[in-house]
Amino acid sequence: MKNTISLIFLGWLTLPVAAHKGGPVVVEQARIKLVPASSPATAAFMVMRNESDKDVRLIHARSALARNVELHTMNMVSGKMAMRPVKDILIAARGSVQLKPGGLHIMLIGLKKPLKAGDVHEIWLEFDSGQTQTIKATVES
Ligand SMILES: [Cu+2]
Repeated sequence: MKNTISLIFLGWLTLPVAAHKGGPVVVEQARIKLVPASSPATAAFMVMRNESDKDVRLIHARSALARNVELHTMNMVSGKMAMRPVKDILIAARGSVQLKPGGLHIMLIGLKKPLKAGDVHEIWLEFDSGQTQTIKATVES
């Protein structure tokens, strides 16, 4: 009887801890493409891994580096690569998604300062699961 009660108590205790863990999406290899100071915009790339059994969508991104941050994809339009904003980026349950050149990316528009290789900038991400996360992305050529 005493054991049962302790187990229940422990289970109850771990719940709030799990809720504050941040969330199931793990972000790796975050980087920002180095562009000349004259360039008004650049893109950020990364790998996002969903360690949960539920689909999660990236719905917003922000950064102090840029006035406006959008989620973009790239497709062929009339034989040319063109990018367009997307509402969200799906990370399937137990799956991962690669934001990479020529595909999905985070567009940083209206850069507030020139980029330098090796500099690290923060990008704030929000997921539809309620998870928010600030990641560090390195400027790379
Ligand atoms: Cu773009």
